[in-house]
Amino acid sequence: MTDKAYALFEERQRARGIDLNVVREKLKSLAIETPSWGFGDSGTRFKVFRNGKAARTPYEKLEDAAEVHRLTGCCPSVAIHIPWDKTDSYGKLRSHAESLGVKIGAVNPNLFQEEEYMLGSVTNANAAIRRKATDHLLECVAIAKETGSKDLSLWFPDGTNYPGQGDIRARKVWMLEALKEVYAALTPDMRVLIEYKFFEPAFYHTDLVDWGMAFQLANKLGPQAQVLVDTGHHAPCTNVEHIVAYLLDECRLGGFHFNSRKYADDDLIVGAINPYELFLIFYQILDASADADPAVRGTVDAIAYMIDQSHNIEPKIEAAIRSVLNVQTQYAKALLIDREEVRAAQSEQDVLGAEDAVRKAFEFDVSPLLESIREEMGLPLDPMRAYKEGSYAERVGRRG
Ligand code: LRH
Ligand code: MN
Ligand code: MN
Repeated sequence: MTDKAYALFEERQRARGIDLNVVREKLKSLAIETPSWGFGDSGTRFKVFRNGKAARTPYEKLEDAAEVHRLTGCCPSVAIHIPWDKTDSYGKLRSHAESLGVKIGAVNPNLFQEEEYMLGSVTNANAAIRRKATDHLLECVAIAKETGSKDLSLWFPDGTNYPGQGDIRARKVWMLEALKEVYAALTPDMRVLIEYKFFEPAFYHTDLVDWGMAFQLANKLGPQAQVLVDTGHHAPCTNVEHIVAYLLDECRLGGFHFNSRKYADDDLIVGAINPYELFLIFYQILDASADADPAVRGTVDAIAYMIDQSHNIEPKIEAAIRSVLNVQTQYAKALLIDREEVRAAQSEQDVLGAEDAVRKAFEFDVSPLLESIREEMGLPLDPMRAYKEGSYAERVGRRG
């Protein structure tokens, strides 16, 4: 049944001139990082629902993430959040991850939970609080060195709620000061990925409100600083793929926090609301992967694809699997875009021809392709079903 479906798929793509060997190799090497915090209980500011089944310790979170990797074959690393994942030995945490067949990925400092950060962390008007916040960032660099992580993901909750509340220019200077210290502590193979967000928790002004400010900061810091695009951190109607293309061309796109947004920073399952946006993001990335400039191609190769979702009502592991499969699906579809066809239409200024060349790839059913690859990799053809029927789900069911 699968063979027949794949044979038909193959025939069709071959007729379009798509090299399925390239497509298959690219799909097999796609790596998506899951977030430790996506496996623990989380919620909104209204309520954290506890179903008693979510991972309770950083160690259990790694175990759940490893199960997602075992079933999907494409989640070899797990991002951690400090102090949510604070432990007495990061070396032990690293060994635990490695014994499960995964690695610790990006280290995310947390500057939003201490009382003192109410009026800002690295941009607080109080120098002692700025010092504490910067020290936490430096602590995270040290943790990254211990866990073998190469990326520090930086998101700042800093901002103000009312006009006049803060000195916006002074805060801009303080932010740069703190980040310069962090940058100086990196080893040459490490990066800082700077995340922006258009509002929340601050509602009047946010110190790093958009990609332009994150980009400018990265430029000031140096080549090991890049921008992190969290898909949920944009105003409705923002053309996220345009931002992606721009940052790629500037060699400043470091990675993603994938999630879905309907209204603001909803942190829903990836691809649940607007899968076409995800597809178009991958289209820009794949287009840049064929750029004449090797620096742009190198930037594409180093993109960290990370998920940042915190499920409120969904079972955690299934939700992570769903997100991973959705990313894989949209990536597979984008790989079917005939970029030569797009180029030809562009050079003829054929607006609808170009749009058609992109959109039609989105309309293919890629499940025979994904199943065939899973088969080749010795993975379950339907990872979600395999999870539900497997013994790990039973084990999780006994938690609590
Ligand atoms: C902020 C954010 C950031 C945090 C995560 C928990 O909204 O996207 O990446 O680290 O949520
Ligand atoms: Mn994020
Ligand atoms: Mn967010």
